[in-house]
Amino acid sequence: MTTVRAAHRICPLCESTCGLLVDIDDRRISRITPNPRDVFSAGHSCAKGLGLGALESDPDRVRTPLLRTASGEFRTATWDEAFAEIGRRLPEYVSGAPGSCAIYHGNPGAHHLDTTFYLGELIAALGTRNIYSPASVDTWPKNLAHILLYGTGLGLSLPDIDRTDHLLILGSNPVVSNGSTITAPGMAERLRRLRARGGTLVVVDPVRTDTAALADLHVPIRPGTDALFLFGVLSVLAAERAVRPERIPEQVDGLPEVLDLAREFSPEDVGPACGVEPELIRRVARGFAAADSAVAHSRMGSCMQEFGTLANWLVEVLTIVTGNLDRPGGAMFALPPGGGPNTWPISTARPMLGRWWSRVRGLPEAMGELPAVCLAEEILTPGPGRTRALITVAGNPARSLPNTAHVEEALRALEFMVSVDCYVNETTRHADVILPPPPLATRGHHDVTLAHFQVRNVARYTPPLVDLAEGELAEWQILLRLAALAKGETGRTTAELDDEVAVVAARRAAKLAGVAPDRAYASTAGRRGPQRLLDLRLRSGPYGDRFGEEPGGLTLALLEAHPDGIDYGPLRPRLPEVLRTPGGRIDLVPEMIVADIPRLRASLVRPVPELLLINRRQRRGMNSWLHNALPQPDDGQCALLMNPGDAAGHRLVDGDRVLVTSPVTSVTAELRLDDALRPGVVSMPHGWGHRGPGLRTTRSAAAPGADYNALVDDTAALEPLTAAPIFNGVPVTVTRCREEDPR
Ligand SMILES: Nc1nc2c(c(=O)[nH]1)N[C@H]1C(S)=C(S)[C@@H](COP(=O)(O)OP(=O)(O)OC[C@H]3O[C@@H](n4cnc5c(=O)[nH]c(N)nc54)[C@H](O)[C@@H]3O)O[C@H]1N2
Ligand SMILES: Nc1nc2c(c(=O)[nH]1)N[C@H]1C(S)=C(S)[C@@H](COP(=O)(O)OP(=O)(O)OC[C@H]3O[C@@H](n4cnc5c(=O)[nH]c(N)nc54)[C@H](O)[C@@H]3O)O[C@H]1N2
Ligand code: SF4
Ligand SMILES: [Mo]
Repeated sequence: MTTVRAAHRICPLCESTCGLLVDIDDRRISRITPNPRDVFSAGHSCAKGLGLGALESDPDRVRTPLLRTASGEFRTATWDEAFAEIGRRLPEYVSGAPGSCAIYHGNPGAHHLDTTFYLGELIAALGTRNIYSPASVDTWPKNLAHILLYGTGLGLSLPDIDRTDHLLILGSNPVVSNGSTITAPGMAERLRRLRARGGTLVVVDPVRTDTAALADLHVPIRPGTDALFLFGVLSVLAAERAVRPERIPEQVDGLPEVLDLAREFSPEDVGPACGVEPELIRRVARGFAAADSAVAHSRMGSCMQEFGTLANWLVEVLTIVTGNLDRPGGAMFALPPGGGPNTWPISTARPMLGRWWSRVRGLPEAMGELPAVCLAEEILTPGPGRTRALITVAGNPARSLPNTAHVEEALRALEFMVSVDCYVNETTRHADVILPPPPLATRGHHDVTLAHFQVRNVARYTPPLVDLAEGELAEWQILLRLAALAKGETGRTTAELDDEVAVVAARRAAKLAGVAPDRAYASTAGRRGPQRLLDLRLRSGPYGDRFGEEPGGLTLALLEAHPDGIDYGPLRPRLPEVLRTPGGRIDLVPEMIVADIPRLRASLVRPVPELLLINRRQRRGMNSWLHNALPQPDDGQCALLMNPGDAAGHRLVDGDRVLVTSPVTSVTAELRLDDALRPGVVSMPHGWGHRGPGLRTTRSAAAPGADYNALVDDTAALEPLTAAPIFNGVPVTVTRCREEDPR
């Protein structure tokens, strides 16, 4: 029996990265409490983090490899059997026409060290450009705006939430989601503190959310109109000469041009389309401009909508022209301990955009991936280069991508599919082989990627709490084995493969640190797997010891000696070195963006659909995958929410079973009335719809909920610059169900 008491563990579920203290009895998590001494989260946590034990001990979790048999059922298999099957079938697709084998890697992968460091090995071994992830249905409009303005899509600008005098949030509900592209444990508390110190919080959201309830001002905007609204705000700043050129960094070009663009979007011009009174737009503009420091922050609601890139560009423009870029209390850039695109001297010659194109629709690559809306058609459309095999790692595209019926039709049409995943869910039920990751307690943790979003420069690491048990493989070992099998290599051990990865990583780290590669490699010789790669990154990162050149600098050993983390202080100004644009300038009016403005202008004068569907997140949810393990409070939580006035107009009452119909299909849901929604807007959560044969998620299949993404279009209605689906602002009709409608 393994007993562990109050061991440190960073929660891997959401972007808040809370520090937890964990007890383990007989390898099972028996108790979790928040860590009050964590340098960043200081005692914050939520029901999900405290429920990690339930998540780990879920009886439905996959714990051994599963192989599909001739009769179509899964049977448990040994790792050797599972890898033998993959070795026999996968190489054909890897060596076939490019694109024959695709990969989809999902959200949890961004939170784990194993995937952060070893997924790239698998992708390289597959030699495919058909790489998909939820990034293209999540952040791309924001990434694109950042690529065009600052030169990197990952080193995003952050609201300096702990010091700002004025925060404008658009399309995010951090009190429930705990924040996104902002890593700030305890968002609700930070927002309360902002107000307590005399600051102002403004929330732009069609719904009076729990976040809006904390605000000084809530602007109940019509979905999809954030770009118009922000242009309206900018036009007020232009008209009232409220921009502050003296505070704008000298690298910024295009101030007069961007203000000129705004002039044709006065509050009177845009107000009716936004459903916002012109005076309210003026009030938002004046409040923002008058604050000593101010910053705007946007997320899902203003990304996954019709004008997502324009809206996210304008968020940055607003912060820049009011003189709030790269200043305390404004928009700043983190300095991630493990380094990354905004610390490395990367080439700026060619933006990571449109370097290749999808076969069927010709949609452009961005940041090394194709838009995920291409996945289904690349499988279903005949012709050379058709995708015939797929690997999924920590993803549930069958519920997370738009047009889920299309996605599942495609998964059924695959010749071979491997899933690295811990559930048999809507996606993995189509796999031929499922390979399960081991329990959380066997993994070390440091957030390499999310450190780019940290609102304070901190470094933390929590080590594995127990060793792998008999029959468990670390996820990085699984990924390395898959990579070797893809290349048809069977001879070498995982340890040998790992050494090869480390040699390359050491070379890169040595170059960054200005030391000899042998020295970097030798300095980390005592470690293996992700710990070794992390040590290389930390030591060659911005606080690193440069392999001994800077005694006292950051190393993994130093973090092990500081289990509550090390605080490197508040965000620091980083211009101009943070810029990765050609010439190191910030062009406020990128051509690609300006070219999209006529489309925005045209939207001013078109009829508004009667009802627009938007998404809402739920406190205990994490996209599609916690519903089985974590008790959900009540069965109405999947309900369609509607404003009582709209319900009366449609002769609907609370508790009705309704049919929600979009241009794609219909789903049924229970109706709940809620005056927090603005009229003309209805909402549902995504990730539900746990239906159909073959699921091994007993609890969620018993309360399946409505499948939001069945309703969302994956072809015609896309944001044109990023091919992002329009999750928010789906035109729908809502009618009472008849007896014959499916349940
Ligand atoms: N509890 C929970 N937490 C999560 C997740 C989860 O599923 N559940 N998922 C995690 C993930 S992967 C992510 S990316 C983050 C996302 O984190 P957030 O970006 O905070 O996402 P949401 O909570 O969906 O908030 C989006 C808000 O946008 C509003 N909205 C909808 N349409 C529009 C519009 O057109 N304009 C404006 N201005 N607002 C609009 C919605 O009403 C909603 O309040 O959350 C993470 N955290
Ligand atoms: N309508 C609508 N759709 C949306 C969104 C929305 O707001 N509205 N949000 C979008 C966003 S922001 C996101 S990020 C995507 C999420 O899209 P996905 O990442 O595709 O979906 P998840 O539901 O996060 O699925 C995670 C999968 O990882 C598995 N898993 C969990 N932990 C591990 C692990 O440690 N290792 C491995 N190998 N597997 C693991 C789970 O069992 C599950 O199958 O959904 C998107 N879809
Ligand atoms: S807020 Fe996020 S990181 Fe913190 S405990 Fe909850 S799920 Fe985990
Ligand atoms: Mo996400």
